[in-house]
Amino acid sequence: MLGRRTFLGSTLGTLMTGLGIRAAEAAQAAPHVPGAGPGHPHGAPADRTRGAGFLPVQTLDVPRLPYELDGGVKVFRLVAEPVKMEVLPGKIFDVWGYNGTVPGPTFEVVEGDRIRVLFENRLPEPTTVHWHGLEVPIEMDGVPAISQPNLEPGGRFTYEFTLHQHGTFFYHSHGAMQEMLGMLGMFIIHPREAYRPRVDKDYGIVLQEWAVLPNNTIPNTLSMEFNWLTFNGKAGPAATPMLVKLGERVRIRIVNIGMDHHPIHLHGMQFAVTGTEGGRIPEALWYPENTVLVGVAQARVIEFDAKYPGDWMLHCHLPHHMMNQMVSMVGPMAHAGHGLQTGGGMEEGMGMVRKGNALSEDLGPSFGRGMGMAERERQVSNIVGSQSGHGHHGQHGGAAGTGKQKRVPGFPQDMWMVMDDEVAKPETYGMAPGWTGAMQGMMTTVRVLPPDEYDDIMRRVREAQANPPRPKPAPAPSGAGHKH
Ligand SMILES: [Cu+2]
Repeated sequence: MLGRRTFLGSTLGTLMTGLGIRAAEAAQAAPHVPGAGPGHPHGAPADRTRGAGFLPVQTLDVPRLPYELDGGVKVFRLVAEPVKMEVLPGKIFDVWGYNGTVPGPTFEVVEGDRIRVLFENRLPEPTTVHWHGLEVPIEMDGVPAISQPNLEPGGRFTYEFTLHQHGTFFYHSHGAMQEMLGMLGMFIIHPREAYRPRVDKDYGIVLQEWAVLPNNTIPNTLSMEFNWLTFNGKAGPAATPMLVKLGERVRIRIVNIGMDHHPIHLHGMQFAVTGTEGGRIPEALWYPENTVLVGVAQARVIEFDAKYPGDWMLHCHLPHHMMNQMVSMVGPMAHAGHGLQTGGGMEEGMGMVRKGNALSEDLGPSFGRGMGMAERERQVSNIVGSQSGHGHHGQHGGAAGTGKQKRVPGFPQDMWMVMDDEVAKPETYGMAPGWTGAMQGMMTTVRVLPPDEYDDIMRRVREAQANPPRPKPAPAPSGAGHKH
């Protein structure tokens, strides 16, 4: 069996010298691993230079899965295990994923490849891996009982098959509740010959929904009401922006195997849907859009020319998916010095009305948004939901520091929480002060930068890559217990 250490051989240096990969692209492509320092075995940069000279896909905030070659077979190692997922700085979820990350690491292979996946189950319950959309032999399909025995805790299974398709696929546990705990990842198969027209940037985003109520860290997988929504495991504004040079052509691959559909909207530029979970769409069938509905178990690939400079939002347009830590107004929320409440009791706050009219003056303000029309509504200061624990977040309750003025009382989701410093990274350099206040849930930005600004930020990205944070202590060897 291949040792884990052998997977550490690929380095950033290897990436930089890769065939057909410009250094700057490789730099941004380098993984930002949630909860994993450079010394973490799962955080090792992936080898994306062997095989073909394809433009690598960047699944920002999610690492690429490295592989070893064994007689022409690409050998991957995939471990199902509990994961600490940092959805926002300091906000940790306890979830299940693969190789220390949620979503799981990205497979990136080429049409015609033969791959072998050495899979190990370190979960406390049985699991298997299903290769969604891949045409594989039935014994490789990863459905427990039907195509293979369910793999008990500690069990191992080897998946091996040849890839004759190309496109945007995914892999996931075939247990529904395991999927909702995070067990999925992207599976990109490049075509033998690059698609036309060529693109300059190729990104991948995994959509996920979570029901994690306040004071909890574990998703409620039975809930159909989600209060956290993520791109590649990050809620806005923590998702790393996509960096594009003005004039470049961009591809973004979006996959969804959660509970909800997500209308993903791009600001500023029109795009065409150029692929689905089944593969490439012929160009004759493309048409312009700026919102693409990514349904459950679907992939949608969009392409556009980055014609206009600016920090353009890319986000799910469902209003409830543009928020963080969404909760009903529960319990009175008193403003210091006033003692006037906005929220109702537990039952009213959860929307359970036994007497009266929900729109009455007494009850209306308890259901989320007050409208400033009822006598009972007064200004409140909503200071719940602070995530980072750093003690300050700029303004609370007002976009322009207008907290002292009379305002329509809000509820936690109205909070304007600036956290520029907490999420600052080279990719966010130069964004408008306070930008993070406008970002929650399934939101990120496509930064279309004039060449000089682009080069400047890419230089910062490369410098950060060259001077990574100090590695954490090396983890215990495989098999000696594994903690995250
Ligand atoms: Cu959505």
